[in-house]
Amino acid sequence: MPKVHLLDYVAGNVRSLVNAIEKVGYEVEWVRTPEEVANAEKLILPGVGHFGHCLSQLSSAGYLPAIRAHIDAGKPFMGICVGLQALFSNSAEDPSCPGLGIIPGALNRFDDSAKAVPHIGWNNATCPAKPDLYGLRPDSKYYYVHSYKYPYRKGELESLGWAVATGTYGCETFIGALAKGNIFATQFHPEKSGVAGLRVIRAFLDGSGAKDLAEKPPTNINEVSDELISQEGLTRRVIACLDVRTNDQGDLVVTKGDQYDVREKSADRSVRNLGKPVDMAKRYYEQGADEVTFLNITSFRDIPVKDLPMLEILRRTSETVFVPLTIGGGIRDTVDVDGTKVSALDIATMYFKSGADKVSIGSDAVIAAEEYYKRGKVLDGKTAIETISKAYGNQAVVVSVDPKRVYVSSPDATAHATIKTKFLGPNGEEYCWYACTIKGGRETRDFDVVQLTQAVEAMGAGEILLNCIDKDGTNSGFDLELINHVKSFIKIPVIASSGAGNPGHFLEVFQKTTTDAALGAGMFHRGEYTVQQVKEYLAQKGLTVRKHEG
Ligand code: 1PR
Repeated sequence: MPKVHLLDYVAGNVRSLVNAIEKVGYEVEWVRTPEEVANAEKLILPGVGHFGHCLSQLSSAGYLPAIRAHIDAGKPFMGICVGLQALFSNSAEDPSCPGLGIIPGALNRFDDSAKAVPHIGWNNATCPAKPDLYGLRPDSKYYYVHSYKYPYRKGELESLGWAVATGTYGCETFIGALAKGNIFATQFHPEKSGVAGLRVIRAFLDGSGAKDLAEKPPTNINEVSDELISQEGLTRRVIACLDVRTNDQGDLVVTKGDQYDVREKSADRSVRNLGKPVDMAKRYYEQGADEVTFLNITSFRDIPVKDLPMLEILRRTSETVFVPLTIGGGIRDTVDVDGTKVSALDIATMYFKSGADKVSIGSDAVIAAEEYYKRGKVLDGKTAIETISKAYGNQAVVVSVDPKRVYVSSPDATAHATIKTKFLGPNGEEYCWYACTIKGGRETRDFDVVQLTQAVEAMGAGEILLNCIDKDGTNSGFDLELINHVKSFIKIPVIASSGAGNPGHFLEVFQKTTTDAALGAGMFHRGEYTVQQVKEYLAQKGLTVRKHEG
């Protein structure tokens, strides 16, 4: 197999990239010292997380001169995500830390006044000037996850000889990919962008992207209309969620509860078994799921350090599923069976190394958020959320919330943030608040969803997975009131979850709330609808969705 060298300098999910490279027929050789860069013919610089963190690691390990020398020698170079950002002079994310400076200019943050930041999801990488770069297609979508970007200013980079592709989020158009000579870089993650992304990786590795660019330079950018460039490209994200646990025979199965009760109603009360996790994840990927989430729902009992089956599930899934994978359950500081202390960060690292892109934290986030208020809203720097987001970036940390409605007669009856609800309580109450629970809904806290989500946003969580115990497994639609309530208090993206029973519920949640994504479980597992049917329905109704490319 032909080889490509991958720079191993920074934490993150590089397993998916390795899998994607192998999938297109190449073998990875790791570069672990700056001296080894000289052995590389084709070099890939992956990057996730914080610009300053990545660049200072590269710099202190002595990689920057070696990368420059590789590029100056005219050898093929590809940067991914922060690997693209590193080509610029600097970034507002860490102004004290210089980039490679190959392209003059500074990255800035997305404006969050009217949209969620980070920008997470599937967006365009459209080449305004033709032909298309490196296998990119105008009708394909690519997976982005970032808060900082290089703004696109028509003609600016083109005048320096760069060919570009852009995405537009809200009213901000940014650089999605760029190329010049032997350099190619993407802000999106091609290894997480399904077949469309594999095509881009192949075009870099087989040299066809650079060859085409040399033979057919881009047309004049000034002939392209501004409207065409600034078309919003972000799609509605549809996520499939697999609750995984050991059944009474000891096998790991996908299960699904009704309001979190996963046992059959029959006399034997066995754990509902809906299939095998790896097979089902692959099926949903092939149906066009934009992400797949695994929740280890008995994590409060198990010690994840020895929970090898979940790691194995991720490893096997990431070999065939090239969209983002989230793993939740048991991400917290713990003590292993032999008495060794294992931090939440260590556990998250094991999951990232096995193919996860994000970890989802449930119970531990509630406890940490309660402590945050007890300290007078002071961060302590040691929580799972803070340590993991510092090492891997905010986008890698999801907080999974398991709230329950608590009805009250009036807002004055509680200190918690209430809403006026259309769905009255058992005694005709018109108001309710949402109480956080831990341990899979087994314990309810005197702590509300607004307190929780605001605290975890301050700690560095990048996204909220907003379940709802009252709605879970009911097939009656999402709790729209809950979603709008939470969305009005935070800036980070929210994934609506619990209650989806048909494609119309997905349409409803996207039309009646400002949710950033929607998740379904039971309706997919029971085979009532496929992910593809949901997306086709949304598309028929005029919503932008990513079409799965087979
Ligand atoms: O507390 O960090 O160890 O994480 C445990 C994780 O496991 C949490 O994310 C928690 O939500 C989840 N969990 C725990 N117990 C259950 C259970 O069902 N008994 N499942 C559970 C949560 C909820 C959703 C579900 C949607 C959509 N599952 O993820 O998939 O409600 O379902 P639907 O579309 O069929 O209505 P920690």
